[in-house]
Amino acid sequence: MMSSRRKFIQNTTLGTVAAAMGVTGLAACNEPTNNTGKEQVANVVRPLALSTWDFGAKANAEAWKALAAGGSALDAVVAGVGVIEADPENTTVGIGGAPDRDGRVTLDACVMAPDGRCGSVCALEHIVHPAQVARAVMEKTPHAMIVGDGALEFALSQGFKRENLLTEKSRLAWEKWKTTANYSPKINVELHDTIGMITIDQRGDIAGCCTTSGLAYKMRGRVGDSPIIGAGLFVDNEIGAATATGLGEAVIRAVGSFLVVELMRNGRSPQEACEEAVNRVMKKYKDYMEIQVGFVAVNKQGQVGAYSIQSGFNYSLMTDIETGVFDAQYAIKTKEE
Ligand code: SD4
Repeated sequence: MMSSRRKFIQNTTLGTVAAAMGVTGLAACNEPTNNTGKEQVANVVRPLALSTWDFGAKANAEAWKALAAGGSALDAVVAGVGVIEADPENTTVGIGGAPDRDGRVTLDACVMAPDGRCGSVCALEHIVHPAQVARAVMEKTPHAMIVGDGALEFALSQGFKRENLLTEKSRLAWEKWKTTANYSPKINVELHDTIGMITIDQRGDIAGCCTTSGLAYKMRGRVGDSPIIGAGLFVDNEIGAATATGLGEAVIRAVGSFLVVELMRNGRSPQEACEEAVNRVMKKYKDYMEIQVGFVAVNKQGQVGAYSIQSGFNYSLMTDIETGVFDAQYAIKTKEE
């Protein structure tokens, strides 16, 4: 079972977060906890919140409020990532995100609903919550993707507030980068921290969201995998969902998240699917030793998988029976390993 292979890191911390937020239902038991009146199906875990990285624990706790109350996976996932988008200390998502090489913070995000609808914004400036704008694209336009100035105009028309997203901390880091950089930002493992999040609600419906400021000091207009449906995120309510973090240029080549879901459709476990997708990325990206890419995935039963190229990728999970931050397994082992 997947959980026996996970390295438990931070349950206490998350328990504290959950308690502070008044979150209940974290008991390690398999009693039905949903309020739908339906029997919980044996061995099916729901509700569930799964996010990339350790800071995803805060997003999971926020999403859990909606999930535990019987809310929809879609509401939960957008609320969850919203906590990270609004955190100015996080320099990879939302406000406080690292700018492009010209000093502009441009955000990418997408959302997918259980019924297959999707929405996306790319290179959106001045709006703290690109995931909410992506949802508005999905719900209020006949389109799937809106980019750049058009995305900003659309967001403003929907009542989103125009804000300065470049915090002093991110501006200073950018100024420092400018003194040494030769305008070809080196991809490295530490610069990656997108939040990709998947939720399953009490009805078993799955939704997902991926939101990021993208690659730090990227070229103006550069868009990564995160807002690309199938690359940064894919949800198929019959099968499961996957989301990616890491160097978007590499994820896009393999249409990574769609690949993970298709592999699950063909019978792979979420863990096997993530491993095969990472291997595929490595085959298609010859400098894979220099980059990080990680996937998390969940199937309809609530089984979870995660895998990355390099060590250092972790993910956050919240269910009634298991909650914590876990190290993902990874492909490139050092000699000692
Ligand atoms: C991108 N995939 O823009 C994003 C960056 C990322 O963790 O995931 N960072 O390429």
